[in-house]
Order: sequence, then structure tokens, then C-alpha cells
Amino acid sequence: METKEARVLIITIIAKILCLAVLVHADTDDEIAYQTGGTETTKFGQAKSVRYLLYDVNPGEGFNLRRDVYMRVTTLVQELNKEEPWVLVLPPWGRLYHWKSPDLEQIKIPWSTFFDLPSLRQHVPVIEFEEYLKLRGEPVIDEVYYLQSFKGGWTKWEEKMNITECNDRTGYVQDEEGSWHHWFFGYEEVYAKKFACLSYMGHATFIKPFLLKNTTGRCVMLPRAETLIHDHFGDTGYWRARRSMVFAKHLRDIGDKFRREFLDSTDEEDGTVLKDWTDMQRKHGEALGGPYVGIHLRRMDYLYAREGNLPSLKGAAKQVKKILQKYALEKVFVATDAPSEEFEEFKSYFKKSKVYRFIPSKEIKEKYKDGGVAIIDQWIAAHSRYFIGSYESTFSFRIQEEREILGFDHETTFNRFCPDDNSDCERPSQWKIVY
Ligand code: GFB
Repeated sequence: METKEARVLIITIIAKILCLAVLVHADTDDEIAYQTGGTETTKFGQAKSVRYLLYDVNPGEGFNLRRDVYMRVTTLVQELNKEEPWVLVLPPWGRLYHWKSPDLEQIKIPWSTFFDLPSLRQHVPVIEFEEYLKLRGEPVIDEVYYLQSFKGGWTKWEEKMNITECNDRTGYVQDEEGSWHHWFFGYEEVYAKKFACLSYMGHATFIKPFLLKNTTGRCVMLPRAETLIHDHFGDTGYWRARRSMVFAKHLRDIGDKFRREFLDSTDEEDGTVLKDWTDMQRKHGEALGGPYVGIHLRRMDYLYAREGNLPSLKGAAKQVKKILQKYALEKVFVATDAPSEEFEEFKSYFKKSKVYRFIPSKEIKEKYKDGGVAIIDQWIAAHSRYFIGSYESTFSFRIQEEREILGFDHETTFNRFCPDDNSDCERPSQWKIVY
């Protein structure tokens, strides 16, 4: 090897080692390997102690809005990491209004049940709540800032925040020693050292200076994080966060098996082979999808929450039949929260075509709960040749996003069921993927 080349090689190796030393360092207390996500390269003069950000969402919100809140919080975590190392602590899943299956214990569910953690970590550093408790060695959250709107609402939108009295009952209770107690995802032993209400109007990253300058605790929690609004909706950062939310492999595998066995659908033939999300950039139309129409037929509480915007079961079947004919397809996959009688009624309107629904085994249900079964439904519906969703359902929106990631043509993705009396209803907004 020539001397010049050898020199270049040595310099490259040293540069790589230096780079790794900056990106990955062990915190002396926690021994946690820390790495920033995405393309950001964080520069710290000295290794600083890792701080933890934990959040929670209004108990009434459903699974798919919670996924959106996660994305907003990751934007904040990315910004914080430009100054000092922060790790996002993932709030355990549980007690969701829509998770009603009897005989299932649906609390303290880790994110790994639903999502692929290594994929999440390629965007921002995250750990499970139980990992945090282990690292910390004590069930403590240092500071809790309960986000709330400004009393009296607002007439002019402006970014502002202020520690104020709590507007409503928060459920946080202080004991004689001064510690604060709450549900804390079902972990009874967890307590907080400090609690305050923070009136807030602003984007997610507007709280960054407050966290950096006005808080000192190792772990800061922000309940009601849905108060933080997206910094930028639909931009590259939004889609990076969304793309990192890859479903857990065990759920994808179950969905893929169902596609293969009942819907003649495989990734190779359908053009939907999944790659590491950081390397995946499909053009619209590259994905063909399996030979079936996928629908999300939201029922239950939606029937009164979106009254007037949903079709009858017969009306929905009529709309599906049109698409089956247009695309020369014979199979329908139904993702739905409908009780079985409603599904049977819907099915009865099809004489020639085959209509399928994923029915989980006892084992799948016990292992992956209602949330896992819903994800399997989303996964199968997302791989269809043509998708029809329900009006303004975040469950349908997430399927549409999944299809954007997979590379489907818009025509086959941004569709919704129209009410019976308006067959020409407005199409859903088209939030197209950007890289
Ligand atoms: O996900 P989500 O916020 O969507 O809430 P919407 C709906 C929940 O119902 C899901 C179940 O997370 C599932 O647990 N669910 C809905 C389904 N559709 C399906 C399906 O096709 N298959 C399976 N397996 N489960 C909003 C809620 O729901 O609707 C609000 O977020 C409120 O809290 C409003 O209830 C009326 O955006 O559709």
C-alpha cells in the first residue's frame, strides 16, 4: 500500500473512532448507551448525564391518536438532544377506552408488544418504562408538569406557557411526606417528587427552553401531552417519525400469514417487501397490493360520534361492490370493531365475492391483546390493492400512512365510505409522504 493511502486509511479509522465516542457514551450512573437518532450528529463538549422525558395522554384518547402524540414528542426529544442527552421513556399502554375484551389484563403493556423498538431508536433514543425504573433503581419521577389549556380559552393563537393553578381535578394527590401519587400506568410504587400545572399553548418544541432551563430533575413527565401541537405537520421530520413506527415483527408475521393463506397476497408478488425504514423510499405506484379490497369499517362509538357521515352496512357493501367490479377483484378484507352480528349482516350482502375478517386465536389475543389484534387488522388492510376507510377515523388515517410508506398509488389509498344519502362525498385529505 502506498504511504499516502495508508495515511488516509489511518485518518479515516481515527475519525470513525472519534465519531463513535461522541455518539455513544455510557452515563456513569445509568450505564445507558445513548445514541441520537436520524441524521443529527449531537456534539457534546463533555459527557453529560442522560435526562429522561416521560409523557402521558388524556385517558379518553384512542390508540391511533396516541401514536400521533408520540410523533410530536419525538420532535421535542430531537430538539433537546441538540443541547444535551435526553431519552424518551415510552409510557406503557393500558386502560384504553376501546380495549374491552373481557378476561384480558390490559395494563402495563410495553411498546415492544406493538412496535419494533430498534426501528423507533433509529429516530430517537427510547426506553421502556420498566427499563427506566430498573436504571433508576428507585420508582421515582422527579418533576411532573401537567399540561392544560389556558383558563377561559383563547381568541388569538400565540405561543405561551405559564405555571398556574390547575384548571380541573388532575387526580394527582400529595401525601404527608410531600410525594405525589397517581395512577402512573398501574405502577403503584411510583411517586413523583414535584407536581405543577402548566398552562400551555404552543408547538411541541416551544417547551424546550423550559425543560432545559427551568427543570433540573433527571426525569420529567408531561401528562396530557396531546396539548403539544405538531411543529410541522406532514414535512420530512413528520414522516421520519412516522416511518420509524414500524409494527412489531410478531404482529406483521401474523398478518402476512393471513394474507398468504386467505387473500393470495405475498410481498414479492404485491411489491410490498419491507426494508429498513431508513433505506426505504418507494415511489407512488410501485406497490400493487394483494388481490383484495381492504376496508376499515368503523362502528361502535363512531355510529353516534360521526352520525350522518357513515354508511349503513348495506350502503357500505354497495360501495365495496363497485370497487370489486372496477378492479376485477373477488375478495374483501374487513378491518372492523363491529360485533359479529354486524359483520355477518355486512357479509350477507355479498353473493359472489368472499368476505374475510381476521379472528385471533385465544393465544394471539392473550399475548397481543386488543391493541395487537387491531394492528394486525391495520396491517392486512394496508396491503390491499384498494383501500376504503371511515370518515375522520385516526385508525383509517394510520392505514393510509402505512400505504404511503409502502408506495401505493393515491387513487387506491385516500378513499372513504360515503353516507347513504351522499354518494359523492368529499374525499379524505391526501397527506402524501415526503422524504
Ligand atoms: O384507534 P382509534 O383512536 O381510532 O380508536 P378512531 C378506535 C379503537 O377501536 C382502536 C378499536 O384503537 C381499536 O382498539 N378499533 C377500531 C378496531 N377499528 C378497529 C378495527 O378495524 N379492528 C380492530 N381490531 N379494532 C376515535 C377515538 O377513534 O373515535 C376517540 O380515538 C373516540 O376516542 C372517537 O372514541 C369516536 O379515530 O377511529
